[in-house]
Amino acid sequence: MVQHRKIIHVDLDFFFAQVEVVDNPDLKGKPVIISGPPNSRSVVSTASYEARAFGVHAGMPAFMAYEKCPEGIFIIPRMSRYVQVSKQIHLIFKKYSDIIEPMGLDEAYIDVTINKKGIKSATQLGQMMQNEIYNVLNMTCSIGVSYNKMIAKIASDFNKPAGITVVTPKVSEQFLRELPLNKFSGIGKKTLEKYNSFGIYKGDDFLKVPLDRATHYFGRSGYNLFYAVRGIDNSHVKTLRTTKSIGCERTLECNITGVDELINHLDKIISELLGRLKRKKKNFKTLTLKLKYADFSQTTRSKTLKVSLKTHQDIFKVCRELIINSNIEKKEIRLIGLSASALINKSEDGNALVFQQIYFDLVN
Ligand code: DCP
Ligand code: CA
Repeated sequence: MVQHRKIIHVDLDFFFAQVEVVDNPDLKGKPVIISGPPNSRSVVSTASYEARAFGVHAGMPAFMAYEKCPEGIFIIPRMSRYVQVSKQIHLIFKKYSDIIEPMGLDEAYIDVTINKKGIKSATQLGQMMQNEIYNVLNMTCSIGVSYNKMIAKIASDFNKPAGITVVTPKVSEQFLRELPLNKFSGIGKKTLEKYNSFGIYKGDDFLKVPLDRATHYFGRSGYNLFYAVRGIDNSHVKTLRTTKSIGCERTLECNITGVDELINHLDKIISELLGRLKRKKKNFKTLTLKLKYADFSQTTRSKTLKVSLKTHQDIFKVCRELIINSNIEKKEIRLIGLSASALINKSEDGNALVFQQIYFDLVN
């Protein structure tokens, strides 16, 4: 018998707004809108289901949300608090499995095929997780349980809020046949219109379309949907290894001596370090300079700052300081290394109001 994987997808309901309600129970049952003030250029991050009933949704300009729901309670996002709650939620996930792939602050895939509770039923594990999140944090989440990530995600969205939907291999074929097309991942409004214009409204309608026609008419989306309607998704739950430091080093073409020459060589290596930090979406507070000499001995010098280093200029200044204050030996230098530690996720660094731009860089 084929051993199917057991994947749980957890998605907290109206996350930012729910945190506000939990922290201030007077807000319960009220239309809570997380955004800057209605007279600002801000956009809505999320809204409670009571506010959604008025047509308010994420991404809508705050002034429009006010027009739709004048009695709405507008709250400025408190990112650091949401990050804190997110960490608590992840501690709960960790009690079940170490194979966790976070998707933003309020969503994660968890592979429970082998799990720390020693329980076989993924449905039971999903229920336990949902109860535990409610008991510990007083928050509701929606859960999807299935044998791959794609279906687990569709399932968690299927019965929101506070729902749990289980799609076993036995029922998945029918589940996907009947599923409206917009429930498949990546099908937005525009794409949906295109499929609809071809008479395709639900999974079953697309099952009849062969792969070459699917890609001919719908490109990448058609290719993905061809496999999605068949319930095929082999992608694994990818754990994020926590990176402790990010560094780069350069062996110089010719050995150099003296502070001035060293400073002249910094620009390239700083750019390289910044590129790596950018790709990993990190800022940092500790900079370490490493020098290797022609005789293969080496020196390292570090400095930790109170605020994070972000720009080329900032890093250059600290490097210069390290070099000048550290009495660099007058030996020939053959290699320069820079490494950044005390890393901070960009999303957790700084002003909550700039969060919206950063957040969507962070997700995925
Ligand atoms: N978010 C945001 N801007 C958006 C969408 C989301 O700032 N355009 C933030 C606020 C949300 C959080 O991300 O609370 C999670 O996003 P979700 O899409 O999961 O939405 P919610 O959790 O708010 O609601 P749902 O109950 O639909 O999951
Ligand atoms: Ca959510």
